[in-house]
Amino acid sequence: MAVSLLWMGLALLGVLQSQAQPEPKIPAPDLSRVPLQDNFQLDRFQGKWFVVGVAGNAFTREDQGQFKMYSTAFDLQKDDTYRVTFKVLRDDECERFVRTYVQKGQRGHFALGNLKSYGLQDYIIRVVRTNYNEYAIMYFKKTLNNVDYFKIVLYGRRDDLRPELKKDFTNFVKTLRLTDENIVFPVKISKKKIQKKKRKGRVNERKE
Ligand code: DBS
Ligand code: DBH
Repeated sequence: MAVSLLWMGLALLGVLQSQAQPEPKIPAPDLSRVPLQDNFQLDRFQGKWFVVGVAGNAFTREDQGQFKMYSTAFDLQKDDTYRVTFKVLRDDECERFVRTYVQKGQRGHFALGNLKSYGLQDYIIRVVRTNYNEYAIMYFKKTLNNVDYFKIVLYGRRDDLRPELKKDFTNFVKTLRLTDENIVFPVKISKKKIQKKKRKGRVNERKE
């Protein structure tokens, strides 16, 4: 009895918490307002990209302090799906997770694989534009509890991009009704810090 009450309490807390998150005020745009890279080439897009900018209807500039730059790697599989590996720095630990993107309909337009296992109603991904060797702009939309969340990511092959490319990204996200408040340029993870961690790792290895 006490145990089931505890579970009920926890479930209620979960419901309250999910309701506490305000619904985004800016609606997801009609897909006709989200361009698609002409003749997108799956093979050339492969490899590692750094997240240089993020904007979306659930993002605010105040989040910036907590937002550490991360990377995304695209690996083309034999069945022409992408195996996508994300690396995120959280509490000084590198977390890795993997997703599958399945190309649907047009080139450069994808759906998330195993949608149901994430409790999502819908998840689409679209390559807005890229030159493959320098930058990419990608559009994401997810539907969760009948609410649409969208975000636009600016990727770079290096961890920074020319100011003109950042300005292009800003101009594009503003065409989708987002404002400067909705744009985050993640902080670069200092090379010193990474090197220090690596050195520490080596010391540990020697000890073992
Ligand atoms: O993967 C996503 C696609 C995504 O995380 C969001 C939108 C489209 C998004 O808005 N995410 C925020 C709210 O869940 C976030 O804080 O990550
Ligand atoms: O909730 C998410 O943001 C999410 C869920 C499943 C996500 O970003 C993803 C897969 O890539």
